[in-house]
Amino acid sequence: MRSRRNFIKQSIFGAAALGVAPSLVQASTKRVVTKPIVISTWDFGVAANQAAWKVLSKNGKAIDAVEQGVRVAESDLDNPTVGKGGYPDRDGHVTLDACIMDDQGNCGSVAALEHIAHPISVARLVMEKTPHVMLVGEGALQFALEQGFEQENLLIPSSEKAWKEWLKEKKYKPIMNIENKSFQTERLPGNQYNHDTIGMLALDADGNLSGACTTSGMAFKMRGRVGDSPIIGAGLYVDNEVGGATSTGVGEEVIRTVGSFLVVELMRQGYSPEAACKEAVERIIKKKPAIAKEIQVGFLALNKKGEYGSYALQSGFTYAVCTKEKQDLLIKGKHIY
Ligand code: SD4
Repeated sequence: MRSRRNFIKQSIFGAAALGVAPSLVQASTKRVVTKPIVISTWDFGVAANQAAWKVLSKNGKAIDAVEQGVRVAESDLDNPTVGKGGYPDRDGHVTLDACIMDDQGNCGSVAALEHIAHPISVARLVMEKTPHVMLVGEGALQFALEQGFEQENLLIPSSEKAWKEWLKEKKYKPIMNIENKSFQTERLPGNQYNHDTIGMLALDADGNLSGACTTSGMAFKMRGRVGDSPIIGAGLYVDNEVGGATSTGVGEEVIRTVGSFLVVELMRQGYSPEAACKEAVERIIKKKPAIAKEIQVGFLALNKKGEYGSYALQSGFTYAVCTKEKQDLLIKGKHIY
């Protein structure tokens, strides 16, 4: 339940944005809620949102929408950063991370999962069929196989080729800012991107929120490295009273700031989704100013009213929005540098 203090704070924030006295806003603002709505990170979010929309437009649940939505990115073999076809770790193993969270505060997660093309669906079953939140590595694979998932080779020829190119120099310097033009000299062989997670947030027709996040993580990472994406509170967080948030970019910095939880808590205090994302990005800069200039981190948030926003460290971050009015909106995220 929202406290009176928070209600006043939210009204003041809204009033400031509109440039009118808070009391006037309180008296006259209509509570318009945009729903259903689904938003997700990066250009590939457009296609993923459309799959989620198929569920939402039939009055389906947000949790089903986000699972179906991100599965599209997981299946896309042209996407070297999510699911099958994702770049491997530096030893040649494709290891996937994913998590999901529903409107009841239930959540499930898998990390360093190999040989399974849809880690998000395994994460959902961890949530629904086990008393746990997170399964990793061998145990996660064992669980997936017990649940009937097919074991397959996730290293496709194009990703194997990119890895072999990388092996020639084996520079272990994770770069995660290559969508930014000034860093293009650091592009990987074949001009491929070395990161981009899909994080998705949905508000369904009943006004309930859910989120999902899935990735192959940092390309050519150390064996065993896990980023923010499968960590509840870091790569994803949903509170059905307030809103949800997800992140993309260098997971280590997101974990250090418990980024998505921070964004949701800021929204609880009355911040708009965009202002909350900006504050979380600024927290990263405050903690590690030198590192922050060199890397990419982006946050994306959706609140209970269907308002959304994002903020990133660097230019180049995009996100996709899908509502009844507009099915394939792609928005350039605001950024600090
Ligand atoms: C990670 N956050 O493993 C992920 C990677 C990513 O955009 O988002 N890339 O750190």
